[in-house]
Amino acid sequence: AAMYSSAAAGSPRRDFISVTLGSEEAVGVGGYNNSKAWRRRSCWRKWKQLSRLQRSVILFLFAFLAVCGVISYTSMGEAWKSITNKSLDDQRTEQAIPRLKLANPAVLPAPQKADVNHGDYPEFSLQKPPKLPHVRRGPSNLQIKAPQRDMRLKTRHDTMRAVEELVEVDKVEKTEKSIISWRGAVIEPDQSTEPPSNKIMEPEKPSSVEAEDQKEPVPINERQLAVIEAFRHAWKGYKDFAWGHDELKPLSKSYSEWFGLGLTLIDALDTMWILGLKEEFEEARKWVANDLVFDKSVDVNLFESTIRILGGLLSTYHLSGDSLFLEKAKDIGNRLMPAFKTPSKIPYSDVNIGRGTAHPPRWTSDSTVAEVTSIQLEFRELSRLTGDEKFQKAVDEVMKHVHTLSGKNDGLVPMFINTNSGQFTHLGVYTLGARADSYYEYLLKQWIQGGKKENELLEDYMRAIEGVKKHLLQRSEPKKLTFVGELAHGHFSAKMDHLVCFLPGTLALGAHNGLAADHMKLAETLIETCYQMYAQVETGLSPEIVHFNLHAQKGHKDVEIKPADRHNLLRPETVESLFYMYRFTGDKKYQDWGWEILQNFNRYTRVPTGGYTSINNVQNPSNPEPRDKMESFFLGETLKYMFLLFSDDIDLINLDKYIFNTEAHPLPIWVPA
Ligand code: DMJ
Repeated sequence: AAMYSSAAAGSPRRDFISVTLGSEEAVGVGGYNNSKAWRRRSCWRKWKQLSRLQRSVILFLFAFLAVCGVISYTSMGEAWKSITNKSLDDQRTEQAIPRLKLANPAVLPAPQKADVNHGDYPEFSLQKPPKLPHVRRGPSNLQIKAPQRDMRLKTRHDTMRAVEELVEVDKVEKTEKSIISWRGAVIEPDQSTEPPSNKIMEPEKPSSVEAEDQKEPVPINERQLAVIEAFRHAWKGYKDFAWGHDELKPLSKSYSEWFGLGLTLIDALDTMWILGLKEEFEEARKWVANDLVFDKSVDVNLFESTIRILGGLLSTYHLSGDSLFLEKAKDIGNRLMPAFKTPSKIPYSDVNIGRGTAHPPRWTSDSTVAEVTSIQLEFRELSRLTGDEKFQKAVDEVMKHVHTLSGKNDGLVPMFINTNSGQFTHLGVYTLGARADSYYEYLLKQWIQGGKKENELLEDYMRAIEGVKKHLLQRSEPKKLTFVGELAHGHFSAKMDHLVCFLPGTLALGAHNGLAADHMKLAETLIETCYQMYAQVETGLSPEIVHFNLHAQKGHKDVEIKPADRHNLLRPETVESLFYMYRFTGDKKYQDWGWEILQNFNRYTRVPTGGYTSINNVQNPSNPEPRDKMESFFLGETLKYMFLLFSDDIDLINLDKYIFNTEAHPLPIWVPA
């Protein structure tokens, strides 16, 4: 509606004004003239024609409308604010109660979103990452840490600022296309990180990621909560008595050092992220930022520091998007490289990371086969992230060399390899347990990591599984459990390390990736055996090594335990395989078995003042003889696999997108399915 004194325009009567709602009147006599100057002049004239009373009434009306406008604007603002605050408060409460809904977003957010605390502000986290057709993942330089933001959201002021920052960042995301993200990995389209020997392609199907983003988060269940509780209890012990040291000694309330590099803390970083323990994660991150120093003269084992430290840092980098972890990974990766300076290029077992020197153990010039062939996932990923080919070249050469070696038995490898000659030593002994185990695991996993193109790896893996079937499988009595024994100079031994229980999970992973269906059948029978290694024992916990009965004897179970083998180190392998089996079959019995194991860990290995301990005697429930040590893999692997086993969310570390290293640190598959 427009208010014009149209009649007055041509009227001699100054006291009269008409208010009309049309435009025709405004056109006036003499045709349409809508120039600005004309309108201004005529308005002013009309205004002057009004009586003082009329002007006062109009002015009063204007003033009244203005006041109403201001009042209604303020009250709407208040209402809006209170809605916003309420939803923020709700989210804070949600965070304060159990961290039920945070775990899933914790794994999945893209870095920029994680950076701005999307776990707390789901409405922002639902935004899709921008799509770029050909992008490469690369080191990050624009990352802020999601968990840090959490800590800052203590006051309303901070909260509101964070929201503003969210909006800002969102804007930046929309305008600056230079950085995008994919499930925790930062992608810089302009930066090539392709290692020369292996064309690394970025995932071509971001649509699957988008679909995931739109899914409802799967709430955490009771069993997962029990894992979180167990982790917190273990962490409390570590924090109170061993902070920054390698391992907790929960009974003596002290610690032990192996490398002096905060092993437990680093091994546990990605577990905290996956469990949604943001405060704990943030505290640990600070330690990594301020106190983790690799520049010191200390001998470390190449394999152990690769799988636990390098692997842990790389996976934490991928999950959190925090470049601190990549920097640290580069640092330790470079410091481990002297190990490869050997006549054969088969690496030495030990490296002094401060001095840059490496050497074999004092008593031999041999290295362990599993050790030199289970560092590849990590070094290859480091090359891909840094663009520096040297890491990948060094470890690929080891694999190529081992591929050509004689001394295998239908794909089964001996346990030792000489760093001078490059040949296998101690020929004739074959096991899937200690010193050979993860050779087999990494054949398959490297093949998957690299996009299923490296045929030699697959050949070696398939041949080895045939070798297992031919030489190492037997059935026990009375339950006829299929188990994997050992072969020593043609003699079969019915001995099986708990370590071998990684195998059902690996077989299942292979079958899931298109390998022979009978691998899955074998996985199903072997995981049953591994479960029986727990179930047939008095504490319900497996010993380190079992011997299976090949002949039925009255009163004897399948599983026999020698006094020297009856310890339990809180190892993960069975739980790890249960996790794979549940993911691929959906059979709840695997969850139930894992649940039993967790309860038995709680019954026999939990130390009331904090932490869990390995035990010396799984056969004595009244005195399992605590050994006073919590291995770092209990937090790095065992509890992580428990948590994942109990989850019904297949996107909580999706196995088509991530490959776990042998210390349970997930690394991205370069060309995901
Ligand atoms: C871990 O360090 C790794 O899983 C390794 O492959 C075998 N040993 C321990 C866990 O048992």
